[in-house]
Amino acid sequence: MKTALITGITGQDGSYLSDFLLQKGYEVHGLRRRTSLPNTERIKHLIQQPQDSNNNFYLHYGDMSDSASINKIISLIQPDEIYNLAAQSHVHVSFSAAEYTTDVNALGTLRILDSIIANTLEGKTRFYQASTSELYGKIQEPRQNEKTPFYPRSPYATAKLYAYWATINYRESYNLFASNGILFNHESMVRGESFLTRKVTSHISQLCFNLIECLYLGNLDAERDWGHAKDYVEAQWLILQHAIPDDFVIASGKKISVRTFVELSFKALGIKIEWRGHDLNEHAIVSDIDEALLSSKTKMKQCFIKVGQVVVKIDPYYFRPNEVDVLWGDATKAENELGWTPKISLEEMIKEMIDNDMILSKNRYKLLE
Ligand code: NAP
Ligand code: G4F
Repeated sequence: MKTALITGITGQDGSYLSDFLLQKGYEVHGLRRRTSLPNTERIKHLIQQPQDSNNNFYLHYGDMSDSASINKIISLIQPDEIYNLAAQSHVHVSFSAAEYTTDVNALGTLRILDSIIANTLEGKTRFYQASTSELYGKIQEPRQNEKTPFYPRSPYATAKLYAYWATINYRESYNLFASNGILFNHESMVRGESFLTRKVTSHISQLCFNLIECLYLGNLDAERDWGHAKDYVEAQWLILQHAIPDDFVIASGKKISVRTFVELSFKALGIKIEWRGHDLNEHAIVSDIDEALLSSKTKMKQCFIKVGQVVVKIDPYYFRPNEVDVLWGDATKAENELGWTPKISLEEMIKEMIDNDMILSKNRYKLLE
């Protein structure tokens, strides 16, 4: 039985990767940090009591800013594979907490790499680094692949650039199987609610139940290459099963704007919107409603959303000091060498996310009734 250690196990990718590896028969260990409220919502279906027999899922307290805790866990488990997913992963927040973001995302990665070497595990342990399309930042080519030069635009991305190179440096210095997955944006129904896609699906569902008055957004013109996290964790695993350590772009190969993502999310509920105004005064109004589709989603005769209602407005609070305007990935290398292609379409992902958020909002609405 193979043993894997996942940092960031309580996050979006950590939860999908845990499910994936357990299905493959792995013993899965996760580094979790201590929080004042529970942070295990996404993996609660996997948590076992220490007394349970046949345990194959273990959580260990630690922190990416704490070398001793990382070293203790690695020396105890001596894992076959380490997936380093832990990060302060919010780009906008990284401008407010730049030093912390750098400590966790850059030095945190170094702490793991050093611990692998200190425990003389370089002949055993394979290391996956969660690198990111944010490295391309101010893009140097219209479509980005493994050879496209980087131009990071945030403390998050500069920290991830350090981690990217540390991974390659330890591969070349110590013959460690250490690989980067350069993943483009990937989402799901357990995506954090402060990221664009989940904010949109969550807030639209709240609009449908009159729980909020409007969806406030920042830059509508940014374009992203959005895929589904379930597909992307399979790529993380494939990268570590490859014959040699290497770096791979993982992307859907399709890009759309924030504006289009918003339109498609409303459309999934039978709501058509039109954009009016310019710049900070730009807003979206409801222009048509497919009442039958919407009531099949709300399971209510009454509809709180009306034609003519303003449902999206701009709030400059969500603008960043520096923006990544466009990201568009080319995953040809992963397709050719790993046999990886995404299976879940953008429309299927939006439907899954909005259906899930409609259930959550309906439950909140029922509590208020
Ligand atoms: P996420 O949902 O934000 O999860 C981040 C995880 O890191 C959480 O488990 C979090 O713990 C943990 N963490 C944060 N700070 C920590 C610390 N100081 N010590 C220990 N754990 C800490 O992120 P994700 O979307 O799953 O992304 C996984 C990784 O891929 C991240 O490194 C991210 O930067 C990278 N990435 C993501 C995308 C994407 O589109 N999702 C694309 C490219 C790369 P809590 O649950 O306690 O907060
Ligand atoms: O959803 P986002 O916050 O994701 P972003 O900045 O692209 O970063 C995510 O993907 C990276 C991979 O490329 C990961 F490395 C990173 O960890 C994270 O998972 O924002 C997407 C776009 C941005 O251009 C942002 O300016 O949406 C724009 N946006 C417009 N209004 C907004 C909002 N983003 C957020 N979060 N909230 C808004 O209200």
